Amino acid sequence: MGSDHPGAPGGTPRTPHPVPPGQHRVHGWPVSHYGPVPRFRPERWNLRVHGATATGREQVWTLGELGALPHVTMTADLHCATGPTSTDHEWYGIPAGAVLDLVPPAPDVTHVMAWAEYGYAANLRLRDFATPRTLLATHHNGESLTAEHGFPLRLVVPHLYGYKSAKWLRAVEYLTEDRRGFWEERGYHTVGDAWQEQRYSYQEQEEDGAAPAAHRPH
Ligand SMILES: Nc1nc2c(c(=O)[nH]1)N[C@H]1C(S)=C(S)[C@@H](COP(=O)(O)O)O[C@H]1N2
Ligand SMILES: [Mo]
Repeated sequence: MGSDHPGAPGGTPRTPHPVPPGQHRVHGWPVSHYGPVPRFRPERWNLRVHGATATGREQVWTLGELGALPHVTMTADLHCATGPTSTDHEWYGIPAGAVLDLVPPAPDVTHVMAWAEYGYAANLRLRDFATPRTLLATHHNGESLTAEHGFPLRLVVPHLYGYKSAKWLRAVEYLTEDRRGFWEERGYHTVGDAWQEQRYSYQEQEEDGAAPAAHRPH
């Protein structure tokens, strides 16, 4: 994606839209993550849906099998909790709702954990995972994801801060109570709604769910 924002197809200028409180727009698409970019090993790769499923069984899909699931296109901004918002990403992928339809969670499921390569994890309320704009994305602006942006599959949860949009997604675990993921254990908010500026764990209210992180930053 160019840094000059050519605008919508047909040359119509992009409509400016607000960014969440405390965020600033950046041009282009910065890469942001902790640790190295994992190497894709097609022979070993799968996506696993496990935990508290309605049937008690887990589901495993190969990348090829994922291709047969429903796909949609969705445009959204990406809000890193450290401040930058990159705008107008066109995502293509499987709605998380399709995963919930195909592998129904048990009735007492309240949250999911999105698991990525190297043990990265992001916890989400079930309702945030189930929203129609949450995707398991394979493509960005019409092209396959690049390695550093999460190839072959990443989560995209537009209304939550970027740390919830796990790149290199490998599993979805259904949870019957909230549990903290990687950044949530390191001082970031367990819900992480960007529009409510839920950045840090010290802002959490009782109704937000997860028990406080064992080690809070000072
Ligand atoms: N696996 C993994 N996914 C991750 C991260 C990470 O460290 N590891 N960082 C998150 C953070 S903090 C942000 S802001 C977004 C950034 O996505 P981008 O690099 O595509 O802009 O990825 C998220 N997904
Ligand atoms: Mo981030």
